[in-house]
Amino acid sequence: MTDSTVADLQMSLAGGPGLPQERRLVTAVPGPRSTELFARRGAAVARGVGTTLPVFVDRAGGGVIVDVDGNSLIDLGAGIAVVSVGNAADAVVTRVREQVARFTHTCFMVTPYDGYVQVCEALNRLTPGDHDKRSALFNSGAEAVENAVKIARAHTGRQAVVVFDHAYHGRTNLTMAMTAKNMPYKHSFGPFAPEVYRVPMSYPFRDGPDIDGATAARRAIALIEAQVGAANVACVLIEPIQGEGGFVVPAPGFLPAIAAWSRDVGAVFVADEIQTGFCRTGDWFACDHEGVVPDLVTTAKGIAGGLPLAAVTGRAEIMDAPHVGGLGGTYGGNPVACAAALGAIETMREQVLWSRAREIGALMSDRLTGIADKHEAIGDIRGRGAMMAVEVVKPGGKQPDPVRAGAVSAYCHSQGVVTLTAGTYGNVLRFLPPLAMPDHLLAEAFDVLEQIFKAH
Ligand code: PLZ
Repeated sequence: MTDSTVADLQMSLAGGPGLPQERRLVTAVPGPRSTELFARRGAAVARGVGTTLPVFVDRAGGGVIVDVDGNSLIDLGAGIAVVSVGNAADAVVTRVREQVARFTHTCFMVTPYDGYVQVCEALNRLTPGDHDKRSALFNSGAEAVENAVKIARAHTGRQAVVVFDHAYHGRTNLTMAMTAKNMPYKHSFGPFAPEVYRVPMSYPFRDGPDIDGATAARRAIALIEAQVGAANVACVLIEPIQGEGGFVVPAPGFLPAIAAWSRDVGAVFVADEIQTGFCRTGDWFACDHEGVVPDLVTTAKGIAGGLPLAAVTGRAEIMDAPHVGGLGGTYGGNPVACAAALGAIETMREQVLWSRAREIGALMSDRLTGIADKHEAIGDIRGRGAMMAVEVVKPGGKQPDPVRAGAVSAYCHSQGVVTLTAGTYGNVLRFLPPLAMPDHLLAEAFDVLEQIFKAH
């Protein structure tokens, strides 16, 4: 290939923020090429791996995903809160290209490299609290959660892990045990890991006004004390805003009370910020909102602009409890993923993306309030920053309506808007766009949502 052909190829392949920021439908969604690929997928890929929207991607960037049929869709999912800086963001692409040309892997445990250390330094600086911290890097959110539990157990010499109703922490054996919802995450996959105990979450919409944050915390703590015993608790692990559980925001005061109790009884308080972290909620981390300082924080998703990377960060004395060689993995902190993370963090800082998340949140909650005023099927609007959701219910009550939620989501898909559902009852529509989403596209996406609520 000549130089000019390579340059042409790069131009023609480019996704990223330079893509036209528009919704454009040139075929039905999914179109014929996607449909053909979906048939091939069926013959090659195990059926257990699900699909939200059977559109095959050609490129993506800013607030859009362009499919193989040439449709340009508005992305309100960000690959489940991953591409917060936008797909193929400039600083991510530049640093990944440079790193991949230098070396792709040595294994940090065999011969270390600087990028891993730099990511740990950034995490130690950015996560809540100014105490002495250490970090360790892994590949997926579930792996980070597993390691947080290992570290907490090594530190405390205790075994019990306390989690909450509606929690989601992953699909590995230990994290399946920690995840609340049976279908599709756990069904037929047991037996699950022992010493995992579940207590009630603060869920203002379903708790009602009488159960404020302090009361909900007392309800959870009373159960732990009665059924587990404070002295047995290695860690209390919680999403500060629940993700797959339906963007459940606990009542004010709940998290601080649970964190304080954990500290008092010598249990490690772990915030799972895998979905909420890295500017998503309008702060670097969701715990910042109430000034909660967790002992350990798990991160993944938004950390690396789409490359697989995850971390546990926390108090040096807790993080350093496991023996040398006790933590690790072949790929954990892969150099290309670390380069991507440094690019993503640089982008968040330079573009002040936590503040952009607040703007996006204000726009979304305005539009959702407008729709909810006219449609009784929306029982609750909740979330924070660029992490907003509505709970769809049977009009006049709180009974979940997953069928309507699914129908609304399917209509959005057919109109070129990528939406996700969530929630224990499958009745939550959640909106978590890339923070690179321009206002005009966001407005257009919510116009589509408004139309469907009118029609259904
Ligand atoms: N903790 C809070 O949100 C991942 C799961 C999608 P992994 N959420 C998306 C699916 O259906 O598998 C998640 C999370 C929180 C942990 C995890 C697990 O992260 O990177 O998917 O392992």
